[in-house]
Amino acid sequence: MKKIERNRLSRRGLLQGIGLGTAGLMLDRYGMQPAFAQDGMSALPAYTGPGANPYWNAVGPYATYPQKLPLLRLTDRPVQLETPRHYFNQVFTPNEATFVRYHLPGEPNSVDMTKWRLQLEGEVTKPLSLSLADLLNKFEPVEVAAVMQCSGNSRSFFQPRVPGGQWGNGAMANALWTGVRLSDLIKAAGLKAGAVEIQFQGLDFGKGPKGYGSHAFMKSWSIDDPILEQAIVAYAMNGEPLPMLNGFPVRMVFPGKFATYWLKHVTWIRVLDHKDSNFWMARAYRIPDTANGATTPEAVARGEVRMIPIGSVNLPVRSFLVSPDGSSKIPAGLPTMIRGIAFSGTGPVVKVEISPDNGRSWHPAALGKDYGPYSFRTWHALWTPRKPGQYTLAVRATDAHGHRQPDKAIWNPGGYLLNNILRQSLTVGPAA
Ligand SMILES: Nc1nc2c(c(=O)[nH]1)N[C@H]1C(S)=C(S)[C@@H](COP(=O)(O)O)O[C@H]1N2
Ligand SMILES: [Mo]
Repeated sequence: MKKIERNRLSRRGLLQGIGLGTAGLMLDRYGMQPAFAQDGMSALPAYTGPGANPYWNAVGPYATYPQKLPLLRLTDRPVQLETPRHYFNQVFTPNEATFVRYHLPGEPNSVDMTKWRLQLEGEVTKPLSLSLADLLNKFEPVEVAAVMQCSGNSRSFFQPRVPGGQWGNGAMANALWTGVRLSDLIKAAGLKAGAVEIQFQGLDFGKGPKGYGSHAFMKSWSIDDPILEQAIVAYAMNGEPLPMLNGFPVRMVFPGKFATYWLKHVTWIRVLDHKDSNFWMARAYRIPDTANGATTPEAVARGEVRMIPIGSVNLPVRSFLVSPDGSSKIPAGLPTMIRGIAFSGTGPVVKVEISPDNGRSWHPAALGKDYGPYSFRTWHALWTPRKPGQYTLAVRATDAHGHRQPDKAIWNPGGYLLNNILRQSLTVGPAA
């Protein structure tokens, strides 16, 4: 987490952009922009021609939502949109292309910034009620480049298949997050001796899954979890206000941790005197307490598997080949640039290797600019296929702690933590 100069990000500009003092950002997709997003459908079919790899992404249709480019829609209530592969051809994912995931059907379409306040409440000596201007002016701004990855990213590739959102690989994004330290807010509020956990709640609401008691999505950390020192309450994403669907006006950022904890529209930060037993902590987002979170359907059926919250692990090391994507033939005898991204929540990624022969031989790729341990790291390699034919490229990354992607995919019932080596098949044609 880096301190930033107060003037670097124009906070006045940010306030104006956010529309503070006016009626707030109006994004009612059934009100102000009906022609734009009423049905949300656009006519961009997925590419299915020769060499296509339709399985990198989810198969959903392209849909357009406010402040968003056409993204792949998994569901509408709640909204779940996946980022198409080609947007990962750069280190920071554009805000308009960043994936969207909600759990409840009532996501906010507008926030009245004249009334909105971030509340710090519960087991604190001095409860706080902070406007966005308070956050911008009264606390030191900090920034961090960090990958936000959904726990269920790549779930559709699980074998055997598991229930849950059938994401391809596009439920991830990298952004430069700017905001204030959570620890500064906690210091200002002062913890009482009885503090046990800290809980986050946003503005979205609605009926959740069966057996779910409350009408809010809430996540919590133990009050002594070291991640709280790294956490940011972010009011800017890539230097701009957060898109409404990504958590306007502020969201939590927990670098290196899965996105399920990155509460959007965070409005209540609540210090609890007990362990949080709400559905989203006690029942959902749990992984086997085993090496790499792996288990088997048989062990689950026998009731042998102890489950723990996914917050207890960091994002496993991953790498993705972004281009070429197999949609066109590559000429033999000419150098082709292979590119992609890599990351690790334990970070930083120190090595990316490319295999032109389905994993038999490995060759180092060049790494792009370093934006810190929690960011995507771009990589590239030149490859000159000598002869026409079918090729299978593979890519694998290694982080500074020696974690390297395995060849074999793991399995668990939630469809979490997949990080096996990915492959891309390519057709090489005769030299032109
Ligand atoms: N308020 C709120 N915050 C939330 C969620 C939610 O449903 N409501 N979902 C979480 C999950 S599981 C993910 S993957 C990320 C998705 O963030 P995004 O929609 O900005 O991509 O938000 C997290 N924060
Ligand atoms: Mo998620």
